[in-house]
Amino acid sequence: MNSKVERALNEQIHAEFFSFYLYLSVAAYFTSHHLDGFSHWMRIQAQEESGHAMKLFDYLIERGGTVQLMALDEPQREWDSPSAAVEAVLKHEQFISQRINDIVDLANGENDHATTVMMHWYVNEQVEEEATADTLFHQVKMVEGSPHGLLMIDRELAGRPAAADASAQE
Ligand code: OFO
Repeated sequence: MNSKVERALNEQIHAEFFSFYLYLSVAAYFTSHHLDGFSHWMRIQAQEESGHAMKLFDYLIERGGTVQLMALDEPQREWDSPSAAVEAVLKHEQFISQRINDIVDLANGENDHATTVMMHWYVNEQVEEEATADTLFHQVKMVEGSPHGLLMIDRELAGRPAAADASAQE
């Protein structure tokens, strides 16, 4: 497989596993602030991120590439407020979207059509991930200073169903 694309996909596996770590860290933050619905939602998102990494992992192997796992940085653990924690997630998703777009550009430039097509799944996924994080951020901002509003959102987030297995999705 094309070595530049192989490197970029390995870096993306690393970025998705860092997403997993970040969401887990945000989940732990919310647990320590007794917002268990937020924590539940972040834990499920962490599972989704692990699925995103594994989908790339499987694809690399299928194409005859070599998987190279890299060390993960320690994620941030504390935020000034619930909205700051959700904003960190939103900013991270915007960063991931940029990375995905860069991989699509690279695959196009290298005429790696299979990777371009596979990465379209991630392009679509990022539209959803950014929109969800953006809505949550604005809702949390709206109720800032109102424990009642925050608890209402918390109750809603507690209902998030388990993550679908991204690595099994076409
Ligand atoms: Fe993998 O989508 Fe979020 O980071």
